[in-house]
Order: sequence, then C-alpha cells, then structure tokens
Amino acid sequence: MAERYFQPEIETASREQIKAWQDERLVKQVRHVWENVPYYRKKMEEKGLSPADIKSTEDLHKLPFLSKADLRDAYPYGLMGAPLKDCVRIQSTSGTTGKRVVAFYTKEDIDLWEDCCARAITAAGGTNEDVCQVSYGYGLFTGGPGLNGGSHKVGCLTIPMSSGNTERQIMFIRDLNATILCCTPSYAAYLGESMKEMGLTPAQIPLKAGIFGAEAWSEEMRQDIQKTLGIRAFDIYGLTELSGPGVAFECSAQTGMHINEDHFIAEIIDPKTGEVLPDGEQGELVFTAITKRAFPLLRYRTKDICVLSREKCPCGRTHVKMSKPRGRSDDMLIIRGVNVFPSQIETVLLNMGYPANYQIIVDRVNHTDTLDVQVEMTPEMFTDNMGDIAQRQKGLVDGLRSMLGLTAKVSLVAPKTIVRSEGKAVRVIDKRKI
Ligand code: DLL
Repeated sequence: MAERYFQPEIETASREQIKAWQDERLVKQVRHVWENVPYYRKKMEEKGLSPADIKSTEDLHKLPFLSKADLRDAYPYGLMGAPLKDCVRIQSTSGTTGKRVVAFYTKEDIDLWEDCCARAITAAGGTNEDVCQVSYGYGLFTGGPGLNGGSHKVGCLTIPMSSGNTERQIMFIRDLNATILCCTPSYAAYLGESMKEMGLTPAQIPLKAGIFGAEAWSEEMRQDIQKTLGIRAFDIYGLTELSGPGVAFECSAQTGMHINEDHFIAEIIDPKTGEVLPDGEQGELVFTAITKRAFPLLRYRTKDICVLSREKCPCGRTHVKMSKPRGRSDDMLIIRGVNVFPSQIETVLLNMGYPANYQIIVDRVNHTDTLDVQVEMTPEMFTDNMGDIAQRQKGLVDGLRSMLGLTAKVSLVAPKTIVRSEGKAVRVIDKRKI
C-alpha cells in the first residue's frame, strides 16, 4: 500500500475534540501574542482586554480584528512573534500596489504549513507513487514553496517547475509521466488549451489530478479543465498572511474546502458591521492562526467572501468546509449601484461555451458607469461573418443581463488576443477615478 499523508486522528476528529484543541491553542496563542507582539497588545489594551479575558473560542469575538492596513502599519517587523534568531524564512504577497506583506516563519511554522499542503495533495488522491509537477511560482510567492514542501512530505517525486515556459511544462508532464499538476486554474486552462492544440487527447495526458488555487475560479471552469486534461481538479485556498496554500483544501467530494481547523479558527463576519454571522450565511472570512509562532495573526480579515458549512462530508473529514470564495469584498465591483462579482460574469461565459479568457473593463463616462466585457472566441467560433458575431454578442449581452441585472457592452475578440497569465490572471481593469 502506497504511503499516504491522511491524518485521520486530526482530520476526522470529533467536533468536541476539535473545539478542545482550539480552546487550548487560542488561550496559549493570545498569551504568546500579548507577550511578544507589542503592536497587537496595544490593540487589545485599547479594547480594555488582557489575556485573562480570553478563556475559550466563545471569547474570540472580543478580540480586535487585524486588517491589511495593520500589516502595512507594522511593516516589516512589527507583527513578528518570534525572535529573529528563531525565524528561518520570509514569504511575501504578490500585491502590486503599496507595501507588500512580509510573513515570517520558524522551522516549526514551515513544518506545519507543509503538513497542511501534504493533506491537500493526499485529499486529491496523491501518494508516494505520484509524480507531482509544481507549476506555481517559486520565490517570494507561497504557491511553489508550499506545495513543493507538501509534495515532499507525501513522498511524491516532485518536479519544482515554477511557472512559465509552457513548452517545457508540457514536455516534463509527458516525459516524466506527471500525475499531479499544481498551478493556478488559469494556467491549468492555458496548459490544457496548448496541449489540445498540439493534438493531445485527454487519454494521452498522464495527469490524473490537479490542485488549483490562488485565484477565484468557477465550477464551470473546473468542468472545462477536467474535460480538457482528463483529470479531477481540486481547489486549494490560502494566503501569505496565514502561511500560504493549504489553509483549506478540497477532498474527493469536491463540494467546498476543509479548513485545517487544528491550525486556524474561521469566522464569517458581516464586512460592513464586523458582526459574526452564523454558519451558512455569506460574509467575509476571518482567520485566527492558533499554532503559528513567527507571524501569529489573530482575527485577520481576509476580504474573501464565502460561506461555511458543517454538513457531514462523505469523505469522513470533520473539519468545517468553506465554499469557493465568491469574490472579495474589495474585488466586488459596484456598477451603476449593482454589486457585481467577476465570478458571475465567468459563469455566464463558460455556460455559453466560451473559454475562460476574458477581461472586464469598467469606466465612467458622463457620470455613468460602463461595463465592457471582452471575450475571446474559440477557434471554432471565429468567423469574419459580422452577422454571426453580432448574434453571438447579443446572446452574451442577454445572458449577462439576466445574471447581473445590468446591460454590458460585449466585444468578441479573436482567439489568443487576451494576454495569458502564468500566475494569477488579471480579469478586471477599473479605470474609474473614484
Ligand atoms: O494565493 C496562496 C496560494 C497559493 C493559495 C497557491 C492557493 C494556491 P496570496 O498571494 O497572499 O496567497 O493571495 C491570497 O488569493 O485572500 C484569495 O483572495 C485568493 N485565493 C487564494 N486561493 C484561492 C482560491 C496565495 N482557491 C488571496 N479561490 C486570498 C479563490 C483564492 N481565491
């Protein structure tokens, strides 16, 4: 029997056991932060709190939130929770504006992070008999290093490809018989498209599973990737501030991602009021890291909008599941007063047979918002018959109107016109000066 990295004593523990771990670890973590992170201690003092006020997870809501603004204020060392001599690594966000987030790790922090990634690979069916091609970026971005570490733990033969050089990616997949592919979903779609163009059928592609995350992707995009590559495509979620990929991952049920609750406590809040919402309600995801030492964030607001579910999962895991993020509270576009998530637009396009290559351009002309959706045609759709194109555009305008309640301008563009991303795709260009 191939070695596996399933940890049933943790991943299928009873809810009482999980709560007991969380209670104990939270109390310890709050004391650790109080003693080692003056920035957060001051925030607690401002709320009149001391560690004695936090006795269990029931008291979690009393703690102040941390946000990206705090991370910027405290940049670079202000939220470090361990002495420099105990820290062995930093990773950093891919953000293009302002200061980047710098997260610190002790050796133990890296070990726990890699455990989480190993659980994700195992849940996708990975064992030490697999060849795992890690095509997330390596370096400051957490995708490559995180899944690389997880893949080692599972015992897979690991190909540390990093992103880019599509030809070489495909060559290694084929020559080394890679069975698991880890990259962003948009890059997976692009690799699939390139292999199809080379005349490869799914049966000729050795891959059997993909672990795709770092950006939002719809259920329709999953179906598309699964079909082109002949694999099962699993979602994985995480953020640099909390270690990186592996905060949550999908199992064989493919109906949401189990949060590693022995390391992270999840809450859903109303993004406007900060009030904690019950399971099943949509809101902003907030995490408290209860085992990390070097960058121990408490009640960190992710801005990701999703829903938590504690319904029994057929895979046997008991850890709470988060839905695919439905967007970010800061990605949500408000166009002519209507809330629009890019994922809704993606759903319409894929449902109507278009590829997930699109760009959303928002502008303001004469005080009115405009929504322009540029959509790439597949080579089969491509034609110079203007009547056909006009009809296709009308179909899309109608589809978008019924999903969003808004009229968009749709431009169909030739195949391969929209720039492909090897990492996270840039879907939205907001030109409004507001
Ligand atoms: O994207 C970590 C990661 C790497 C996750 C590889 C999964 C795979 P950051 O660059 O700090 O970290 O970006 C974090 O990306 O708050 C979400 O908005 C978004 N995100 C991450 N995973 C998903 C996902 C990495 N599966 C931000 N679905 C998060 C939707 C995701 N959005």
